[in-house]
Amino acid sequence: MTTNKQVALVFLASEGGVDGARSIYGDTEPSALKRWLDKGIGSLIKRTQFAIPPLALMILASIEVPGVEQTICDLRFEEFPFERQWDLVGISVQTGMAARAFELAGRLRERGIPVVLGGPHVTMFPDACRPHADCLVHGEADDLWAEALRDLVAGSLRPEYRSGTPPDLQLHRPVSRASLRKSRYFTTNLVQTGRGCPWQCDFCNVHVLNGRVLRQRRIDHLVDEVRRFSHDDKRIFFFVDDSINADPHFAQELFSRLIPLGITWFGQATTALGQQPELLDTFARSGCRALLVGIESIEPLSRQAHRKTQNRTEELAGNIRAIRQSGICLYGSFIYGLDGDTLDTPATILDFIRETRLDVPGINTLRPTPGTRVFDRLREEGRLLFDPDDITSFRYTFGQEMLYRPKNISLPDFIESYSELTRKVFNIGNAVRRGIDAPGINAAVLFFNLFYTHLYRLSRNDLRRQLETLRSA
Ligand code: B12
Ligand code: SF4
Repeated sequence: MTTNKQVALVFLASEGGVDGARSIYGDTEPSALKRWLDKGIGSLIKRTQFAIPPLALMILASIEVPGVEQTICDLRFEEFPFERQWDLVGISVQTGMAARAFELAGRLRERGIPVVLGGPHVTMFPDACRPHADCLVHGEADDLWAEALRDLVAGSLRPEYRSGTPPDLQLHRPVSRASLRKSRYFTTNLVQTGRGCPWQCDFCNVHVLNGRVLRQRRIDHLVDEVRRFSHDDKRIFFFVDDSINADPHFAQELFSRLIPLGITWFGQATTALGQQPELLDTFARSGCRALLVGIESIEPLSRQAHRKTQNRTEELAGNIRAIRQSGICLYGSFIYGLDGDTLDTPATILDFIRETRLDVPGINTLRPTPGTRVFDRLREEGRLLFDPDDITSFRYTFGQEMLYRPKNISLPDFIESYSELTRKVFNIGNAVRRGIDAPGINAAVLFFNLFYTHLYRLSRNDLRRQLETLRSA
């Protein structure tokens, strides 16, 4: 009797960031009560905020190849099941988790289990990944993974899989959720309508990973997917596209056709939506409840310096007001510490948040990611605070320690002013006010703001420790 090849697909937890803040206790041993509280809050954050399954692995696990059985192991919720027999383990590698991915790969390979690495870090840094794997898959793997699995069955897995062209997203590739434990997640209704981004913000690498041309799936396929998903999971949908309104005509047609399905959804958009009244109305009527918008900066000099060109400073506030008036809540993400920012920037951000009544502000510091333009520039300018070749340095923590020197502000002054800014934006009074003020999903807005009040307190603790270290050096 031949048995199926057992393939595990692994998603790793990040050290901090949206997976929960890193420990606030530094080298000191916390009390049992504090540890318990920290763990409890961490798991609450996971369950309520961002506990969504990895779409990449849902897509790969949906590829059916005779003789292969695939299992998703989400290490945010479980330990890797070493006790089971695996014929192949595929690990999704993002830069912040690369060190952990390599460590797991090493442990598996010691046991004789072949390891495939894929995902954004592999696409950008194949040379650094090669020594840690039996096989690398470069780029989008929708077609390549089927090829690798067929080769596995034939006993001829190759060391590298790569294609000159990205997969054709017009083909029907139904996503299955059979290998997910649905109860773990806040929702399993994840849909991606297209890939690629026409803009080139210098702190982002989506245009490098997925190209600069927007490639879309077929609207019929998308409507079918949403209908099918909503049958067995009634929870909210998340459209993971980086800018769901990047092609307004496409979005208009898609979301008009979703109106009869009666779903609720959230996604990521540009604030230009405020100037697209027909689309805004369609979004609201198709069940859009909240959107994440990358405001990044309201300083024209910073926007220019970081190539954030898709919407203009003077239009931002009006657009945000228009979107909120349609009943859609906004999570507006800022970055303080960009190259045009000064010590006056926090006051401008505060005024902007008050004036626009943003529902959930996100006040981030710049996280220079290897493979982005800004990372290369900061390295050349000698402004990185960590060894650029040490991938474990580039933690994607939640507004925690600074990774670079701001251009116009000394590091200690920056840390103090950033901490002061987050203290003023996030406190219980503001959380309650924003919860009441929100144009919808008031409880969720309150909840988010309360969590952020907690998380930014942790961020200030980390920054204070960094400041003490700097001052004592
Ligand atoms: C939704 C999303 C999230 C969600 C869900 C997490 C997830 N990864 O599914 C949440 C909110 C939890 C999240 C968290 C974070 N995210 Co995020 N996220 C995204 C986003 C917007 C979409 C991801 C997605 O579903 N893409 C669709 C799938 C189909 O594409 P894909 O993931 O690239 O997968 C394809 C290939 O890469 C490859 N592949 C991927 N994995 C594997 C594995 C194997 C074995 C193989 C063979 C192939 C393969 O095949 C897939 C199909 O073609 C992307 C931006 C983007 N455009 O991708 C950022 C992105 C992935 N996130 C990023 C970051 C930095 C984070 C955080 C670290 C943020 C933070 N500060 O905490 C955390 C990390 C948490 C974690 N444990 O991963 C970066 C990663 C950059 C990098 N160099 O690694 C991205 C690219 C955004 C950016 N512009 O920088 N994120
Ligand atoms: S930040 Fe958003 S708009 Fe800018 S390049 Fe990345 S995905 Fe595109």
